[in-house]
Amino acid sequence: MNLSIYFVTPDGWLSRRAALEALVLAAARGGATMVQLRDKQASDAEMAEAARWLKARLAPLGVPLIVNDRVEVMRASGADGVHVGQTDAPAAETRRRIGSDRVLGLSIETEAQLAAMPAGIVDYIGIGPLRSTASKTDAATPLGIERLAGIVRASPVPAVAIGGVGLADIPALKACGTAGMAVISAIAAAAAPEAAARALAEGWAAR
Ligand code: TZP
Ligand code: MG
Repeated sequence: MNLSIYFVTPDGWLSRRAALEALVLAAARGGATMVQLRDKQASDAEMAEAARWLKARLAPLGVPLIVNDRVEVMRASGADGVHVGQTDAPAAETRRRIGSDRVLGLSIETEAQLAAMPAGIVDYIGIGPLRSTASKTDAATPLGIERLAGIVRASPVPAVAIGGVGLADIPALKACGTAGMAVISAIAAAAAPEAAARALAEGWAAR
């Protein structure tokens, strides 16, 4: 599992399916190594339909598709895994529901949440937000790079950083052993998303 350039789709874009699909394909062509379909407003049926379409197109590129929150959507679409947060069902329960062969990601916002994480359940964690971000309205208090680095070092599983992460963060993230950067706006808000993804992928590979 290559977590280095982990593209998370912007909230609310499922109402614009064609634009969302073009954006995800641009990210993957540019070098995104993982994609998470995330939309808090969409229905399960809308999510599943988009996830099926994306899964079919990402699989040939070798890019796994992860579904945010919704185990049923993951199942219905054949997606590779699910990513849950601290207010979703407990990770161990989600693991039981998805089986051992799917990927399970968990959001971690504090040192205490990492300490409370059950062993041997989760495949990777997303730590954040690194800094404040307009992309998630209910994001926790920003960690800053020092705290985030401490959580990365303490984690028994690979970690990606999320929340206002961009090209300039690559040296610091790599220095503390982060497995990758999870981004929405660094790709989705760029004038040229494919080029933005490529710049991140090249930046990650170069340092
Ligand atoms: N979880 C914590 S911050 C965040 C999520 C989904 C949003 C990240 O978006 P951006 O635009 O990369 O800051
Ligand atoms: Mg969630």
